[in-house]
Amino acid sequence: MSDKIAYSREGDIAILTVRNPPVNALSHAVRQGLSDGMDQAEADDGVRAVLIVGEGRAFFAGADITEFGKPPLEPHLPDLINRIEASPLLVVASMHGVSLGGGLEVALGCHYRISVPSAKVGLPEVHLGLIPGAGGTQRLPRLTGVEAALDVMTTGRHIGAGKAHELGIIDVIKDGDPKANGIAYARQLLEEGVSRRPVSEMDPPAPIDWDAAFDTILAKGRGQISPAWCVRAVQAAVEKPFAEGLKAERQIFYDLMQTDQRQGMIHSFFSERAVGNLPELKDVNPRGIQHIGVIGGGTMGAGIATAALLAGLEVTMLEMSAEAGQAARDRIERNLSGAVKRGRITPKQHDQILTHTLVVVTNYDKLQDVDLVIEAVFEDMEVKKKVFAELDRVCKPGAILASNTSYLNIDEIAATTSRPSDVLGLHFFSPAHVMKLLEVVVGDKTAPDVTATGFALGKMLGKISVRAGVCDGFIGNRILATYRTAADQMILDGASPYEIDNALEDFGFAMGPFAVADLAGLDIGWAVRKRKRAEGNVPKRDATYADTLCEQGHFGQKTGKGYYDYAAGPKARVPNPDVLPMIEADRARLGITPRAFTHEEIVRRYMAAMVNESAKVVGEGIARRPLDVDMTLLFGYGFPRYRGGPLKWADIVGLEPLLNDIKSYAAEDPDFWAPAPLLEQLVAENKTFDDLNKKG
Ligand code: 3H9
Repeated sequence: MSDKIAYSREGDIAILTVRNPPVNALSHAVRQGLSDGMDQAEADDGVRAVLIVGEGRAFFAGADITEFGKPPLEPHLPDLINRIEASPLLVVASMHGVSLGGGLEVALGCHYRISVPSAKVGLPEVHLGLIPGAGGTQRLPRLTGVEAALDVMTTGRHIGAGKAHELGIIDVIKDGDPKANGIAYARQLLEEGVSRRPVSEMDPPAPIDWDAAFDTILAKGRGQISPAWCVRAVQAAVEKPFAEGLKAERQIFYDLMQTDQRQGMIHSFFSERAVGNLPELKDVNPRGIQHIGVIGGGTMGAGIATAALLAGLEVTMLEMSAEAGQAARDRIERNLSGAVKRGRITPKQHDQILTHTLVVVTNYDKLQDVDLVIEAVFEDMEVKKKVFAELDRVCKPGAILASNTSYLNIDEIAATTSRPSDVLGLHFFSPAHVMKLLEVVVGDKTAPDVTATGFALGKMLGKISVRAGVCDGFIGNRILATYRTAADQMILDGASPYEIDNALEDFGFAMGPFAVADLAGLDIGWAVRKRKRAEGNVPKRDATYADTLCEQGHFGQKTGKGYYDYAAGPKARVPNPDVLPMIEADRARLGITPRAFTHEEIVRRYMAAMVNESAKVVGEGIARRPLDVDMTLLFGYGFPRYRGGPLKWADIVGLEPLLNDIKSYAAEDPDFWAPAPLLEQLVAENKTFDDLNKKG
């Protein structure tokens, strides 16, 4: 038998113990071992029941995702589960940790299920672009009814043992050792003389309006298709005999396995985990962090402070006056109240944090004890330099000095201190206590343990941290500036902001670029444009409509108007009727005859600009690997997860046609559309961006 399964006996009970760390994924060896174990138990004299139990962290985390895309090896999971369920012996699952996907499906194939109270179950296949493919869509609704089963499958969320018990998924919850509990439960069942209880033999549940459910779930998925297909599989469970239902599930599972969405989702799954693994930091110990300082209590600073407080860190917030300090405290208080409402902290913890863990000061000298300080003041190099001079004066030796700048040169800031090796960028995204992305910006002189501490802090705060090098805008904002420029050019040439937003929202972005600009505040881009103009950096076709909007006091959602009018609330946007005339005035002034753009052309140009700049960012070493860009866009810029990120998307659509597009656009504007050397090289060598990820 495979060494992944240990076979043992406890009287008339055979025990199959799964040993496949870290999370007992159902790899080929595990499936084979379980199959052999069932054979052995059935052939073993005197055995009347089988217990399946996991060792280590989990019962099973599901099918082995690393095997997807490779030729499947027998025994296939659905057949194995049918084989377990059909056993003449009584089969019991004892669950702990997680039982996810195929893991829960194995449990559903057992005749009885017991778990510890901390266990969690779920069918998260939709997060991989799939549906449950080993009987989950057929067995779960027989236990829970259609509605609950669809909720579990289409959200992919993990449910606690208590809820799973309520839903009829788990029969018994008992604290203690899963193996001992399982043996005791199997013995009790044998003594009670209960019979086998295959879920497949239970009656199917009542039907629902399948088409309506399919349409509603499809609309919610913003282009992602797998959740809606769960509905069709469950429909088969209700309408067809069990074996036919299983076949229908299998077909949908296989069809989804062939999709780009499955590729994108699985790329996202592994990249999310790989992004924080930097070979150069493998043996580097981060510095200890317990107490952080935050300079500036505006939206960003208050968000950073909130994230740190929620992670259990002490925070000293510095503001310039008692009034500004109070306003910062009020912002943090509001953020923390939101965390209470969402059940993240208790009201008692909320009060405790505000009275003991947060200190608001107006004097730099009070920062002498902090382990790390993050500056989140106005985006102006001179202001930042003054702040860093003060920090250099007061902070203890070894304290890390971080800037939350989103554009400015970290090396220049570091050079104004006596300790440039202790300086780095920690670029949070607003609201910082909600957004998952953190760019860890590594300067020329940043010490490795300072970088490692940036990543350690990101982990503490529950962020996805991406290493970025120094350049204007780092990874994310630099790429954003380029695809925004492509969008702005299309506007001058004839597209409207609303056509562009709609096209990109149809592509899967949470929001189009103009809706995003309204949310972030149009004053941010205005300040950047003014800075660039002052540096003599004037675009060839100098549009002014965005500046005109700002001059009239329209900064987007926060002032109620921007590209859209938000009079009916932030979610009920309607185009601001003043915007198109401003754009038309620009076109007239610049002598441009507008032309029509299809949604397809909008997406092609926008994505070509995004991929080209992303390739430059990787080629220049600003991002270490293509996956670092992909995760930046996914977690900071609303890129659809099911497309895997811009460079995974590029691999899927093909690099050569993309390069051809870029070259054809370069005929209009050779500077802006200059092809990235890395993209040209990959096309010439017939390689993909993903090939570069594999190099580590
Ligand atoms: C399925 O079951 C299909 C069936 O319906 C039908 C089949 C026919 N496979 O996340 P972590 C690795 S689809 C392979 O850092 P945590 C992971 O990459 C599957 N590897 O830990 C990482 O490796 P490394 C449905 C897996 O404690 C290491 O384990 N199941 C798998 O934060 C630790 O993971 C899912 O979608 C896997 N299934 O979270 C569950 N799972 O150390 C996906 C994990 O080299 N997994 N690894 O970076 C999870 O949600 C989380 O990993 C889990 C642990 C909650 C289990």
